[in-house]
Amino acid sequence: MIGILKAAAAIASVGLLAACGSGPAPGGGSGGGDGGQLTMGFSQVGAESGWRTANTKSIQDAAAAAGVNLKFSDAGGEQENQISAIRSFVQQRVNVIAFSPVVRTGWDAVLLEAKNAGIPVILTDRAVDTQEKDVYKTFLGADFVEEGRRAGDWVVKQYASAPGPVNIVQLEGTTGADPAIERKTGFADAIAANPNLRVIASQSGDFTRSGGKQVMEAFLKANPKIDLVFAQNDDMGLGAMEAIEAAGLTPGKDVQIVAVDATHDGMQALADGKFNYIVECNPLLGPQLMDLAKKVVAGEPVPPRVVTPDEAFDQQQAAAVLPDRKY
Ligand code: GZL
Repeated sequence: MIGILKAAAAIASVGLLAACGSGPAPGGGSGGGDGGQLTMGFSQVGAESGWRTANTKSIQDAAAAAGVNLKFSDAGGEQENQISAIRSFVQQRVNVIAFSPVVRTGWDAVLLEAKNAGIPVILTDRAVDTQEKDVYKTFLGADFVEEGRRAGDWVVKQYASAPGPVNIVQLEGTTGADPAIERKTGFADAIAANPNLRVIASQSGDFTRSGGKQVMEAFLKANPKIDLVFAQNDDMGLGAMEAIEAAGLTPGKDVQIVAVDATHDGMQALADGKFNYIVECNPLLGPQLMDLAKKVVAGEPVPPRVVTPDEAFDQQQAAAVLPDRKY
């Protein structure tokens, strides 16, 4: 009798494994589209900044242009919402999953679920920390350390002949987010070239305009002399600009502002002389993402890392290019 029960249990467990997609399906899920149309599940961070808005539009427009059936989910800045969305895409058997991870850690389990279901994953915009092997096919996005370094290099040049200490405050992005961690590293590495350059305060403004304004108000109250703000994105820089003006100071002159992104509002502030320098972080990742997705689903090889190029602008350059900017 016991032998029969053991055999029945063994058959049941195999059946369950098969139902959970124990082996990788060829080229990802069945799709859910019409007649072989590629279906992509995309989990977006949220809508925290002008950069994010431009990034979302690029992805949605590129999917339409590429004939990709896009299932788009906005996580409202919450990692658990992204994890739920990815799980849902797996259950829907999409062909490919892409996402911009709000923070670097905490993705192993859900990435393994997608891998075990045979659905390829593409990282866009931000990277993850994982020890798991082959849980995503490629990471498409900028070099954030280089962006921070370029911002720092400008500050080093700008204050090369400054006689005494230069007081810098830093508005960091979302705590634990790849660009926040890496821009901070790159900026610190660059300004180490001049010991007069001192970061006297550094705090997260969560990549939002309101966050940047609140933190800058506190910095201005606590620090009698601030020479420069390094804002890790335009939106926090624009918030800082408001706080500086409310304190009766002139942004771009009394307190210089260096930022990252080069979105329209940031470039307008730069052209108006209220910002001093911006390092671009191009949000228009949609077309490249769709190309990579088609290759991945077709089983073609793709590079593990695709770095998107960035430019940088001073006030004169911003005024010149502003009319032709796409975002
Ligand atoms: C950078 C992106 C950052 C932007 C911010 O690739 O992840 O997130 O710099 C956005 O504006 O909120």
